[in-house]
Amino acid sequence: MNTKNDSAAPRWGSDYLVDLMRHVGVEYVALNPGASFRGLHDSLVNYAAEQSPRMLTVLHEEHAVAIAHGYAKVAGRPMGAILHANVGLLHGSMAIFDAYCDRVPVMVFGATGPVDTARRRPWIDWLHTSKDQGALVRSFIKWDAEPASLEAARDAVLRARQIATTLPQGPVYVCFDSALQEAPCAVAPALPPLRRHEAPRRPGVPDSVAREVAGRLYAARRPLILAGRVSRNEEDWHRRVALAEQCGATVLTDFKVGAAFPTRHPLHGAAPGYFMSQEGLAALRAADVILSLDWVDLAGTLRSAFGADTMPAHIIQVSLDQTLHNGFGGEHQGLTGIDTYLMCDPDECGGQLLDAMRALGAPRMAPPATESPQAAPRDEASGPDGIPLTGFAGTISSSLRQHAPACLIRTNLGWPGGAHPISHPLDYLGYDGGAGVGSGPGMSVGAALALKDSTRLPVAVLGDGDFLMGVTAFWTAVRYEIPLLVIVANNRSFFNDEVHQEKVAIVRERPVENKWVGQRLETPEIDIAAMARAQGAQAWGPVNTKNELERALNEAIVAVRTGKVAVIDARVGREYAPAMANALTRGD
Ligand SMILES: Cc1ncc(C[n+]2csc(CCOP(=O)(O)OP(=O)(O)O)c2C)c(N)n1
Ligand SMILES: [Mg+2]
Repeated sequence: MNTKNDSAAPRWGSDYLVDLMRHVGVEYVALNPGASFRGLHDSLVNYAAEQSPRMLTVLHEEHAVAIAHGYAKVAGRPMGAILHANVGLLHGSMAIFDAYCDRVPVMVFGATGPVDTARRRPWIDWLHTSKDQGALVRSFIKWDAEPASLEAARDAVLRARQIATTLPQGPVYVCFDSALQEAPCAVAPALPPLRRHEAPRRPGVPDSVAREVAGRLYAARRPLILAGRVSRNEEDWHRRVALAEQCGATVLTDFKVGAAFPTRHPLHGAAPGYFMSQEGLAALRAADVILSLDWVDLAGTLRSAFGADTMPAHIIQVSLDQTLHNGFGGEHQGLTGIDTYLMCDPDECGGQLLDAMRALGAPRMAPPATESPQAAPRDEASGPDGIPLTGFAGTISSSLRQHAPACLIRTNLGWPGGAHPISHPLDYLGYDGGAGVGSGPGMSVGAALALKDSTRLPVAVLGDGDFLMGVTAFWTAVRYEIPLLVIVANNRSFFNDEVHQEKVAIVRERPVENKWVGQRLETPEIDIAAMARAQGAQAWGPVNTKNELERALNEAIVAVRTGKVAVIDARVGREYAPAMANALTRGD
């Protein structure tokens, strides 16, 4: 392996781009190779050598972006994904969409060209050069650029990182002309201190506004906090708990986003889900003041609780999200009336509200001496299709508690939201933002990469459909020795859509027993463990009972603790929690 001479100056344009990526703190770049960035690839291998940015080869561009997405969810800072020309960008685009909807920063680097048509090779350079390549993804990124010089590239990358990490965060795209990469670097433009190009401080509210809102919450009879998209920061977490205790607010959390509040705290009102449970809706109806901390789909949640009627509660929305809303997507969700709209960061504002409320008096709820007990999952025997989901989740949860701390990176769609207690911001990372099946494997590898040097056990519970769409992402984890435990909730079906077909059949009075056609993954059965082994992972299963699952978990966790990628194929029942099944098929 060549090693870079530290004093070496960049000789080629792409050497400079490597220096630039390192300068802005890009520790890793995930990529699938392509001639449009062969200059940059050479510089990563022979100029960056063992230094950052370190290269991770992926088997599909969607994984490159998903890995960067999962990484940023844990690390809180962006890594890079390098996508070949227009074709790689198209492959990566679903994962870019997911990161955008999830408000997670990713530095997507691309390539094209040569833009100068006189310099193109026949055929392929013409195919792989698009005018305005960024247009392919511009509807779901925060910013893009195609710089025409190294100086412009420097400014573009500095700006891209600043924009990606400014709240609300999101992906950005910088596309490098292959001619720029391959040209000699005559003069390397100076790299300015990064501290002068950081994202601005997270915005709060004026003190007078904080005092007014704090007064309303403190005086409320039944305040309620919807803890939505918040930070992974431990101090923010403790302040959020103190805020709820100060005003005695019931807190609801959301399974679509990362951990926001301890689920065993007496103020935690209902098990989280992808959709609000009946208990959660009842708590909302009882509230007189509702504080939304950037809750995903405030309108839909309030409508589920109150119908289309006027809401009796005073609604306070704390969110910066409006700055990203455009006409392309609906990730802003529905429109709702807001009584007090605080356009600021929910954690910064939460801290301000806490300080202002502390000046008003003692906490309305004394901090609990002990946590409230978690309802034990029902102990069920194995069902006809496999392990019932409550038993499946309960077995995984007790295993993770024995091997704590763990990070539940994500779960399958049928996972019962209350099955695993959450008590730290990194206990659970949430879903993918855009509900794109196939995102699970890549995002899990990225989260595990960011957890690699920590004591947390990275654990992903994935649907079989999700696993199968992205399985080759696990090769990258094996290749770069990224420990990870994956449990596949294998119901041998794209079951989500069986639920939909059942609904349609009922409405149309057609045979419900046909709902499985075109959804089941059974004839032939897919050997999930063999697919995992083919990526170099260790694999167990299929396991059909809770006892077999427990044994497999014990062995797999030992393997992960010694640096391995472990996959368990667990046969589970075809079922969804009632709140999920009902919400999915609404529309009559
Ligand atoms: C890219 C993409 N394709 C299709 C869908 C539609 N879809 C939503 S959930 C789902 C089934 C996923 O199967 P699996 O991961 O096994 O989960 P299960 O519903 O069986 O628990 C499908 C196909 C989607 N959301 N995204
Ligand atoms: Mg499935």
